[in-house]
Amino acid sequence: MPARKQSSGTVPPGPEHTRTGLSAETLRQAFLDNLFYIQGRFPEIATDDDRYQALSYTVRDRLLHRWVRTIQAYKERDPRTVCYLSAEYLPGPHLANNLLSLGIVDATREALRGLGLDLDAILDHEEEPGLGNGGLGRLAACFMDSLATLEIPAIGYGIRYEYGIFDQKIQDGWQVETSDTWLHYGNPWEVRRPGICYDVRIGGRTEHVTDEHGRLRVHWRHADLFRGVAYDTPVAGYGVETVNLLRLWRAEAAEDFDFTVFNQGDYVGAVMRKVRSETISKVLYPNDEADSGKRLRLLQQYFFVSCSLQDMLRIFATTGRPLAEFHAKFAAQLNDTHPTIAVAELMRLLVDEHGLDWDEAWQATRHTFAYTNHTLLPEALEKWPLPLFADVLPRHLEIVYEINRRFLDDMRLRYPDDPARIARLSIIDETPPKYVRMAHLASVGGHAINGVAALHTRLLGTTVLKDFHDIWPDKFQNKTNGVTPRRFLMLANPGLADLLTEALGDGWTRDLERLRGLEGLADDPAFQDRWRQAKLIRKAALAERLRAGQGNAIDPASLFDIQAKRIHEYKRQHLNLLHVVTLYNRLKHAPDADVPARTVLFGGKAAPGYAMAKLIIKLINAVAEVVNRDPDMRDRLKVVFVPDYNVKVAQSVYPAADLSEQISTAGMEASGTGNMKFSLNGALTIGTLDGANVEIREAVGPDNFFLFGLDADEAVRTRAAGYRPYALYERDPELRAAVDLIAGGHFAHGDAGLFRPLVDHLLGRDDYLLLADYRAYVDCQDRVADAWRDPARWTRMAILNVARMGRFSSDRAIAEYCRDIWNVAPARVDG
Ligand code: T68
Repeated sequence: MPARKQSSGTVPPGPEHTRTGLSAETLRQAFLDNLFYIQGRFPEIATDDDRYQALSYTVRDRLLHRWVRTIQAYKERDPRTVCYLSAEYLPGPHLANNLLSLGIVDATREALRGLGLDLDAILDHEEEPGLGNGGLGRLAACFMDSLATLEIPAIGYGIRYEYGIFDQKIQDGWQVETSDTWLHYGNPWEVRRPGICYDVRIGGRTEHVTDEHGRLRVHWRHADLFRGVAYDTPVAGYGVETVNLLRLWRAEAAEDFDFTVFNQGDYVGAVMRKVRSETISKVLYPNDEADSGKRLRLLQQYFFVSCSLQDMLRIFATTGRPLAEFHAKFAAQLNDTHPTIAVAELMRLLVDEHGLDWDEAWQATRHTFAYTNHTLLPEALEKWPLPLFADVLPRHLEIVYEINRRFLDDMRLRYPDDPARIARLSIIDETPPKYVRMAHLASVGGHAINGVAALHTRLLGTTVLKDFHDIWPDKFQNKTNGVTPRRFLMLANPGLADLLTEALGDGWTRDLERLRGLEGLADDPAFQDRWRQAKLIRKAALAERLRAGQGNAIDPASLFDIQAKRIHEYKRQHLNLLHVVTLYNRLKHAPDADVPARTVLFGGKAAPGYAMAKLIIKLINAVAEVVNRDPDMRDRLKVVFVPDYNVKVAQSVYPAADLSEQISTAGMEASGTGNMKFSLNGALTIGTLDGANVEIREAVGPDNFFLFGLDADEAVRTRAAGYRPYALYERDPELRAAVDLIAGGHFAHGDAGLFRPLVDHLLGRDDYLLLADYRAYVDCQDRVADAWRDPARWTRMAILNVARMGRFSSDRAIAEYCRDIWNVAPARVDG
């Protein structure tokens, strides 16, 4: 091994010398040491958790070297740094990923084998941090992985929720939520930094005074004070030395404030206040609920943004540069509108606390921020009722008014005779009780606005943000989402990954476009055989998991048809069910029909307050109950609900899929990223022209994608033309039979009332156009079955899908953000 170059004498020696070496023997010794000195156990009396903790600390120790070197390199070189501001992160289990990044999976396996232990059993023990709801939080985690792997200086800022997304249990077919306990056994991956903490004030009132130099000053006489403490988690790049930082804030009581209460003799009151302070980072809000009006949610957003910006200012101060150059040091990305209060908070910090004049501060602010939109759904566009906003953030409201006044003055010059447009553009929605529109604040307060797939970006500019597109067309950009091939291929599907490496070398792991080399093998019978074997192994593994978990017996040879994502009407899990019921009807009427065996799997959580989504889960389980025990089905149709879908479960689901269901109403799914993960694992997609499906289909070729349904423009026209779902129901006998069976209580032990709300909605309004797309969907599913009957054809299509998915790596997405939005370059960390 070549001698390691060291940039400075303060860095601990390289791993080859020390107790943090990477050989199996050193790993084994370190594991035993940690088991003893951290967990206080001998191997003979260690529990699963002891072993998990000991191994995690062993791995963490090895990351610390790189982490410290990375920080030191950044300090020396002072590069422009990406700050990803996100209220959610869904990183998934850390241990396996870190073993992979460090390149010590095999050595660790060997080290443990020597002790009679199984690495996979230990990995399985990890409780993942569920600090997000779904795609948005997972995207943030993929981006952190790619930033580190591309050696980009970056910090991910967010909230250390004590309770993340709820755990889902299924009882009597219904979703039941239980509280997440990810911190119960402690978290070996985080480092608490009591010294990195900031005060966050809220409430009260402002005073405008003239100081001794005759300058107007604003004092914020706050009513309440909290403190945010940093918890740092290392994010290791794959195959590089870079280890970046995920810095999550935990809310605590500000001690000095408690002290005043304490001195008044109110000890219990002081402790109660401490408890109340901690509620800010106590729990993640589930999405899809009406958040507007939820004071705690606004507090969470402001809390993490204020801590993060104060932290950035502290780091900036160490560079010695003048504050007006803040934006030269940091590129801050607003992951949806949740962190958008940052625009007003940075203005407040620069103007009120650091004495910059408004124009200088505004220049720095606008050049710092950029905004990613993740949804067109009107109900998901955040707006805060003005009275609430004024109560929590009185100073910020003044700042928002000032930003808005200057912005609208400009707009009135531009559109002197168009007051309606001015009202539409305004950051304040004047409809009583009046609202602050966060997407408008983000659009005005940053230098770039991006959607997450080409179609989504186009629709953003022609619908919800059209007025902004009219004034600043150049501010709009598309950045199609991507996913990390490390977690979702190398970790999730080691058999396929090995096959790819054997065929192509290992360059694809960091340059996913190299998968294109597979095209030449798509028709090779021997390669196809090995491909099918690799798939079958993952299907058998999932079948075994489901058997052990819920006693479901499914056949790995059947077509695994999977829809796994949050449950939402626009994602149309119930359209999938209408197809299942149609297949059931067909088999009931012709029990000897020659149809290929299919296992239809669903996974996903419904927001606890979203009754229709919960009813869809109940319907899935109700249909499963009837179908799975009907002898007429003769194992040709099975329906399974996979409970508690999370990143860990997802890693066992994507590789096992033959068919990926991406069937949202066109124009509603911003991008989707599950669509990418399935296809990258060799599943074929049945899908609409929605979100990134459009680009996936272009990339893999229309022959290798099962397309059906209305496109986004047709969906709009269908609704505008007075859509009547009932007429479609009357006209299509198969559709009518499926709906009638559900409505009549066939899946509800005869209770015709249970699914009535769902059926009534479909026949009455059908906002998501299920009935309009039903026939096309069912016919397309018949084409899927035909293709499945021909294994050589199916396998060829699957290979071509994987070969052409290279552009959906999050490495490509991040490289585009770096080039077009952030203007940042890699800063290599030497080993
Ligand atoms: C998803 N959004 C999009 N939101 O639905 C999906 N919302 O199309 C896209 O691929 C993905 O973002 C990444 O761009 C979400 O996941 C949320 O989870 C969410 C959370 C809180 C409030 C609102």
